[in-house]
Amino acid sequence: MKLAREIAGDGRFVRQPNRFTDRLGPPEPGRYRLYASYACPWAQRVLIVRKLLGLEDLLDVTIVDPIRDEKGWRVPGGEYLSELYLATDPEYAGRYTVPCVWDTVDKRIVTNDFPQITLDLEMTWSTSPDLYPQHLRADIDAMNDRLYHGLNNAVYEAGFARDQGAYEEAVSRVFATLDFLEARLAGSAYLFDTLTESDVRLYTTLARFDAVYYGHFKCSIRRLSDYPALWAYARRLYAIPAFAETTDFDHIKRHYYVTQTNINPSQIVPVGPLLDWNEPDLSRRP
Ligand SMILES: N[C@@H](CCC(=O)N[C@@H](CS)C(=O)NCC(=O)O)C(=O)O
Repeated sequence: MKLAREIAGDGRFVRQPNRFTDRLGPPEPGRYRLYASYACPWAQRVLIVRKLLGLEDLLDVTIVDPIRDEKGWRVPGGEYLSELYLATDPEYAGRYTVPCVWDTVDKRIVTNDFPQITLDLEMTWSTSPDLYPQHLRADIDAMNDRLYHGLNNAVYEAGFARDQGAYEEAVSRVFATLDFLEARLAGSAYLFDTLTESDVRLYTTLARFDAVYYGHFKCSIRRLSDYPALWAYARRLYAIPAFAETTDFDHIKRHYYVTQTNINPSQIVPVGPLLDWNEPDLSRRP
């Protein structure tokens, strides 16, 4: 299994580097196609930003099948994502990951560099609403870094750890970060004064937390729904169509529990949790 290459000698999960890192040039209708999965937090970021920025007509999308088999992600029509990776680089030996952007003119993957894709859309494709405002960029970058190491990737480090100490270290980072975020969001609607890229990055992990990371990845000290401010914040974002319309709990649960047989060999998908994402947010009455 390719993931095994990303387990370090001491049992830690160390994510592979992103192989295709060209930057997205200016938009050209019909030229670029995003391959994404509703299950994947890194891909959902791009789906959210595409909708928030109104780029649906400029960036086509293919949603892959949520269940990945031994050949990787399958595209409707029977094609596999691997074909695009190998057409771009026949020597490519890593995992075939979403999100990635395919150039239909040059017939190559331009980028699978997920943290840069949304930033390129925000800086080059559309700046309204401005999810990456110039005066906040240094603070957003620092927040994004904290989110990635403390939460977005830390849940994977907990879930994929092959060593008790490595798991415990990752879990304590996850909950220290959630505690920090709970305090920060107790007094504000978003991470900064306005909705930004950082909120998108935080949301996609929160949306998966109770349904998958709590049980499947053993991040079970507390649930998202045990954090009043964070849970209200997550529902506040879910009330925005770009967030709700790209959140598919069925794809999310089936993907993780059925595909990651190293963690869940029975492939049983849990029935719960019962969570009402539409529960009104009464914490910030005008
Ligand atoms: N590009 C990054 C992050 C993107 C990523 O991990 N995507 C997952 C889905 S959440 C994926 O496509 N995995 C394919 C696989 O493991 O074969 C990576 O290489 O780790």
